[in-house]
Parts: sequence; C-alpha cells; structure tokens
Amino acid sequence: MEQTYVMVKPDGVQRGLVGEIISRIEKRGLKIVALRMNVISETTAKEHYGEHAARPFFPSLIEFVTSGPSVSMVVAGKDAVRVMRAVNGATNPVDAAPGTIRGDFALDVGRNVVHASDSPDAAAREIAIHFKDSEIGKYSRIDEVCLYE
Ligand code: DAT
Ligand code: MG
Repeated sequence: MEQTYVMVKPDGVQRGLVGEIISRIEKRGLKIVALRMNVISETTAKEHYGEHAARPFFPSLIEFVTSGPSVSMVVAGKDAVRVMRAVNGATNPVDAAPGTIRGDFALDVGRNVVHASDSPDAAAREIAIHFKDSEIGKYSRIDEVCLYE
C-alpha cells in the first residue's frame, strides 16, 4: 500500500477542524498508520518545505507552520498520494472544488489548512522527516475486504 504524509496545519488545529479532516480521510477508506500533534521546529519546517526556500512566501510560510501545534499523519492506501491531494483540493483555496477540504474550509493560499505530499518520492522524504520507522503502525482495517476488489 502506498503511503503519504499529511499535516493539519496550525490554522486547521486552531479552527477545530482536526476531527473533520481525520474523518474525511478515514471515510474515504484511507488508513492512518501514524499520528502526532506537536509544534514543529523551524529546522524541521525548513527541511519539509526546502523546495520553496527561494520563494518570496518562504519566510512567512515557515513562521506560520511553526506558529502552533499541527497534526502530522502517515496515511496509507491505494494511490494514497494522489487520493490525498484530491481530498485536500487545489493549493489556492479559491481554485479548490467544493467537497475538498480547502474548497470547503479555506479562502487564502497562506491559510489552506492542510498539507499532503505531491509525489511518492516526496512522501518518502517527508515521512522520514516527521516519523521514525518504529512510529508507523501496521494493522488491517476491518472494511478493507469491502474497500478493495
Ligand atoms: P501544496 O501545499 O498544495 O503542496 P505548494 O507545495 O506549492 O502547495 O506550496 C506549499 C505551501 O506554501 C502552500 O500550501 C501554501 C504556501 N504557498 C504556496 N504558494 C503560495 C503563494 N503564492 N503565496 C503564499 N503562500 C503560498
Ligand atoms: Mg507542496
């Protein structure tokens, strides 16, 4: 099963959206195999968003994502990377379709509530930044016999 890294950013935590977001992930059929709430360090944030280091919004992005607790998850399932990107919706919430997390709960690109890895390579890199192997659990969901052909 493919794995991806998902974060409920500090705005999502402060707005009380953690349960709603986890519920959407679970209802889609994806399996949460690791989960933690913490305030990520500046070092971790800069490593996580390293590809954007030269962008003008980088300093405010790092300040925001380290400004309070966030919820980090490893999410597993068929095509988990692509499915989670679709569940989250477009980066700019103005362009995000209704029914997506960003399309239902956000307006500003700098406060877009959630993160998900954009490729399997990025997922492997981001999972390794935020979790040790020993923190990722293995279990079967009882509905997997219905979810998968
Ligand atoms: P995504 O989070 O959909 O993977 P991204 O990797 O392009 O999007 O950008 C990472 C985050 O940086 C994004 O969630 C919000 C912020 N961001 C992106 N483009 C921005 C912009 N033009 N102005 C302000 N913040 C931006
Ligand atoms: Mg990205």
